[in-house]
Amino acid sequence: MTKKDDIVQGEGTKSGGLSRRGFLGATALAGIGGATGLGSLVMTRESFAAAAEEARNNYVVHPGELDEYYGFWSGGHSGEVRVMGVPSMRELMRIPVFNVDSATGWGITNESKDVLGHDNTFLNGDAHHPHVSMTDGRYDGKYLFINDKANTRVARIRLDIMKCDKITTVPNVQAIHGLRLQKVPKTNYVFCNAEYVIPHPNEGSDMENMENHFTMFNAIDAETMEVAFQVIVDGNLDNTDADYTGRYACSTCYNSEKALDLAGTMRNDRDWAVVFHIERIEKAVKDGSYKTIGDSKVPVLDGRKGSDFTRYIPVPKNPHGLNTSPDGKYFMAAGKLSPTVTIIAIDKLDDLFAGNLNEERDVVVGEPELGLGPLHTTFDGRGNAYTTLFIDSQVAKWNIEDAIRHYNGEQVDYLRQKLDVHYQPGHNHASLTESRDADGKWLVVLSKFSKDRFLPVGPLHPENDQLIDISGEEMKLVHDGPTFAEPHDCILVRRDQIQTKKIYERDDPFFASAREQAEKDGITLEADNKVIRDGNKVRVYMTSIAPQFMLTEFKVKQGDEVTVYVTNLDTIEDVTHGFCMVNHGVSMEISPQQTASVTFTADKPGVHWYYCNWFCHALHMEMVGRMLVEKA
Ligand code: CUK
Ligand code: CUA
Ligand code: CA
Repeated sequence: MTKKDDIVQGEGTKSGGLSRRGFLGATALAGIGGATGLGSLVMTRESFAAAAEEARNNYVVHPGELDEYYGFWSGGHSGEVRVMGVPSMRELMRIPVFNVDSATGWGITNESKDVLGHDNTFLNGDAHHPHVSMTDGRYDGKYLFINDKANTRVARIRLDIMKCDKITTVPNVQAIHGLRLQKVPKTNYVFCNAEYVIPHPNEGSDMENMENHFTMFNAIDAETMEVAFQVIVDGNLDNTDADYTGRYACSTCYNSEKALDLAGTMRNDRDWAVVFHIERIEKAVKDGSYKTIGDSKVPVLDGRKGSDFTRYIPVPKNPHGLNTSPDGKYFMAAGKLSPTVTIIAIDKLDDLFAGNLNEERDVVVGEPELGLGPLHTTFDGRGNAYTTLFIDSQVAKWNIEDAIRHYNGEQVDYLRQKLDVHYQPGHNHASLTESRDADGKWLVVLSKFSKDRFLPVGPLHPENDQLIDISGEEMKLVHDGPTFAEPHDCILVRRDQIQTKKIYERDDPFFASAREQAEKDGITLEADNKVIRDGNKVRVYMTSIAPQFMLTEFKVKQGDEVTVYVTNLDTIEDVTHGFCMVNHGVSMEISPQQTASVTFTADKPGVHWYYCNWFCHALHMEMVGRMLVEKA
């Protein structure tokens, strides 16, 4: 598959010289697309049944039993987040975020528009990187953050109710991709990379001059969700992660060439990982030594080469994943077009920034060769790393300290096992791996292609999320899980680290705007069933108790802008009602003790039924009412 001509000499060891396979060039990549590598180093090839039998972790979760882990999956370009149970791989819930959802009314209700924006500009999103907030390097279960590459946004999900409560559009940049959280002392910042270079100002006057093109590394305040600062970089930005001291974050760049075409992005044998000195950046922001761009008030710092805020560490070639080891010692940059993962020692970064090293590469302490197309690395907390090999369709398990010894010239084999996955894996993620608590039990591998693994469903195939038992010496594949468009990444959190509410509290900020409006109208949401007219605006307040809307009829005039507020007075867990106005594009969820509201125009005279669309009671079908619209 790889022609000899396409192999370029790489690093592999400190002294250079690549022993197995070298860099990939453009011609080698052509034709690789959907191929599955056989790999020369496959150590384990048990059948599914045998692997399952020998699995050390019991992955069968019997009916009525609960999973040990919450998994939060990005829904990719479906724009949503999915909540999974692991190890059963059962889908527990979907959380609409950057999409529109007919079941819950996300994108339809006023409460969701308070988050999404009432102009409802975008109906799409592209979610990649879900991450759970941390305190002192441990998941604290408060929030989950996720990027939207499609529309340059970052969303926050409250994990107590599993609803999105904030969305921020990052100004001055395009395509937020890599996203990770500050781990220590706690998640004060959401770090996120804008992927593409754009001209500044981007107003159509000078689009050819590459000198004025750049992109930025961004930090969002996790509580206010306002952008705290932006840092201009050389090249572009891909993935990112933060360290366990709170001082550094590191991002990969695959387009150091600032190329505008494919061949151009592969010109350099090395791009880089750029390290950000968070303390210095914070100080500059505090001192007011920054500029702003356009109308935005966000502090912008120049972190291009030569700046005090950054260091650029050369890394082969078009690197992609950037992962911090859970012992806090290393940043790992996956080589993508190089068979290597570059190990950066975090404890050498103080010296690097102080100017005590001869060159940037002195912070590199290992560069193991793992196979073709390394994309992302995850960890078991026992000193091993697991790297996905996109082109080889494998996961490589390797020992970090042995890889470092090998780099220093010792004859040790750092590779522990290669396991075939099906097929073309992107991210992989081990349980609790982004925290100090990495427990090395489960590994999820998010494969981009599923081909022959499932019953065929037409030309569009599902992805395949594979569950692998990593609790023992050998990785064991135990489950195939089809998923839809397209989990790039997931995170596994111990179930005791997440505390959810069973019913809403009446003062929940999620429906604060409804309560404010009710107060202005002299309405008690929990008691009143009333229609308030305000010019051509009509506000209909009603309560519901299974199986009844307490208002079964209301009258409006043709052309009125109608807002219906439903407050679910049921206090019994799981008794969710819905409100659907027939022929008006209106439907929404109202969970116990929740208030939800929706606004629409009553443009059709006559009788229009509304009904409860969440099955709530034996008489659920009878839970209905009518809107009478008088002809104008
Ligand atoms: S990225 Cu998709 S496989 Cu958006 Cu983290 Cu690597
Ligand atoms: Cu209320 Cu169905
Ligand atoms: Ca490049």
